[in-house]
Amino acid sequence: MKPLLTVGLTLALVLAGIFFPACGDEGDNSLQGGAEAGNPPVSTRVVTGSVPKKQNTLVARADVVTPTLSCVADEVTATDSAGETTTGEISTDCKFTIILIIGKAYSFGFTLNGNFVATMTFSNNASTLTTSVMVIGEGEASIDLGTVAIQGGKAFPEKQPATQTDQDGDGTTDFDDEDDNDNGVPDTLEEDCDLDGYWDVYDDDTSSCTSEAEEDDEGEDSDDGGDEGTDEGDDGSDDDTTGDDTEDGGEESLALIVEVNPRNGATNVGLDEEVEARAGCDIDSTTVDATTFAIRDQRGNAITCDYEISGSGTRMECDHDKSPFSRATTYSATVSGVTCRNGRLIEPTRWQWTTE
Ligand SMILES: [Ca+2]
Ligand SMILES: [Ca+2]
Ligand SMILES: [Ca+2]
Ligand SMILES: [Ca+2]
Repeated sequence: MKPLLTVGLTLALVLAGIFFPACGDEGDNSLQGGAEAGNPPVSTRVVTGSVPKKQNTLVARADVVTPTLSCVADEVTATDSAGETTTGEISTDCKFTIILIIGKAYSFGFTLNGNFVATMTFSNNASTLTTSVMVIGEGEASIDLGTVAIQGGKAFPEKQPATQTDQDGDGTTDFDDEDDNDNGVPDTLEEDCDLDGYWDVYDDDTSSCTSEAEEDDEGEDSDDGGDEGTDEGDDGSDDDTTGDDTEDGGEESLALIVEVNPRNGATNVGLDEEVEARAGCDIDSTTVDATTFAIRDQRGNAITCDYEISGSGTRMECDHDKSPFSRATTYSATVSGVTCRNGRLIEPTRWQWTTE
């Protein structure tokens, strides 16, 4: 795929140079690169779906009651890892269509009259946490989310996009594929250095990682392959970014938190949202307590948790029904001192979110 694309791009550049010399470098749009069978490669995919109608309760006088139906949201916004947004209008029949770029990851939010309604939650794998991010994988058909159910600030697609995408084109959908991008790193261990839900390989902004992951020497650069598939135009000639460095050298001394909920930087988080962290190892439950997995508000007040280990031992959860979050408040979770069952320390990790 890559070589073909490169050849096509080169050809396109040559042709552009011959026939459109005046166009200069704007002819290098790699979206136009040739492909086998003369078809241009698909670079975008259409995502469709619909939101429910809601019944508007009008102030009813005894004589006149005119219930009307409208959609629970009027706009859907897809946000990529660099914060770029693409919006789609939700029509009066509550359907939406939005066109997104293959190879990029997006989160989805719904609004009504500019006010937050819900953040979409996806299930991308049986083995990973539900997530607010979907990757637009290869495929020609549109991705149909079906009727999106909305409750409590969360939106749930009727049809999971991961069952309709196949990032590595091996015939197994991302939902069933244990290594979506075929880079040798299983989905469950793909790194997300800033824990915002966008894997490093799809994250266009990992700038916060360099400061936080200070002492980690250059063992593994987080942003390798960052430009993979993002058609930045200039990637026709650069190095092969395709996941060579998959074997992560020797054993590191520290295990990693690979996924969290709420995501780092999440907003509009529900007041009873469980706090979860998934580690790249089986967690020693005896090391998980209020000092090693602490949740605090911005003033340092701790949330009281019931701690649980789940997910075959890789997830630790703080259930805090008795100690709900306050509204419009920033909370942080700090993991420090939790170890794996094999004795490895889990790298001290801190992330934060803001409630609705
Ligand atoms: Ca696949
Ligand atoms: Ca997968
Ligand atoms: Ca992978
Ligand atoms: Ca990330």
